[in-house]
Amino acid sequence: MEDLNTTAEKIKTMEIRGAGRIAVAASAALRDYVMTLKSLPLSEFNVKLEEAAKTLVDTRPTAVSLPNAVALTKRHSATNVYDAIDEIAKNAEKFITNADQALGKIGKIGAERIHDGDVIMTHCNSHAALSIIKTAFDQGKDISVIATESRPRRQGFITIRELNDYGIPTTLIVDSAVRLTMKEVDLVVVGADSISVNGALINKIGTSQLALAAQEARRNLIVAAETYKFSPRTLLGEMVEIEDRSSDEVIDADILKELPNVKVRNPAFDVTPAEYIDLIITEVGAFPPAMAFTILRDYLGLEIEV
Ligand code: RUB
Repeated sequence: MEDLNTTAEKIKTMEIRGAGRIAVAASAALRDYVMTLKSLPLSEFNVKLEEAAKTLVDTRPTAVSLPNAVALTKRHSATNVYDAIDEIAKNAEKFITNADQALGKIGKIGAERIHDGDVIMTHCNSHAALSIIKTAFDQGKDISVIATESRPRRQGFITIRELNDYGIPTTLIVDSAVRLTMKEVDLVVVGADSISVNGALINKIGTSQLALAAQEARRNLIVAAETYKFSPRTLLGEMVEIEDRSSDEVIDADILKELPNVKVRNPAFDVTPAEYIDLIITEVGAFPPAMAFTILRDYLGLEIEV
């Protein structure tokens, strides 16, 4: 399980990050791991498979892409280990190919919402959101981007580098400049870690502030999300868990030690209610958030046990 543990560690420490990348890495890690279990009897194989699935799923709690990718990859109906490995390898292949193609389709569908001259605000670093922005740019639209820093991990720096290298004019702002800057913005485009059955978006902390400011300024907010970012367990009434990360990401541990009356909270994600979202752009089309249930039922491809 060495390689699988390495992938799990990279997800935990955010060397691999972003809901889509996490999902693809987990699917590939599970595929590679089961290849090493050829000599086991099926019952033992299945136990090891479940253990490995749990190791991956336990790394980060919020992005539902992770348990969805693991569930779609690990399922098999084989009666011997060779067939099980074969099925799992095919599942992984399908998941990884679909995930890759989904980004292209989301880019194409979402770019329809971007017009020549638009200023787009984005938050954190989302491959799906950037796919929309880059596709619009590739179509020759004269666009520019306002990218938030996204404290505390500053994923905005990844975004501005990527946009810079693509040749897209970009302005970096600190997170607290979102409301002031919103009047210059035509459209907000963000990614998703999870979307719940009521159409609420769970994404990088601060996303809901962009949504509030966008609504106040009467600007639309669109979400770029592959269908595997929809959370089946919210159908069972479960809430999406918001990851709390270390205070070290926010303040130096030595400084904090000198402040016995101070504690630090570092939630990594927040919830944007459906009424702040204009459209969710998936690889199977653009939907209003109220249609989240339909996407879970018709497109995700996971059976939900009540
Ligand atoms: C990343 C983040 C991204 C979503 C979507 O958070 O909130 O907006 O994961 O990204 P973190 P993508 O950096 O904590 O993983 O579109 O790439 O899946």
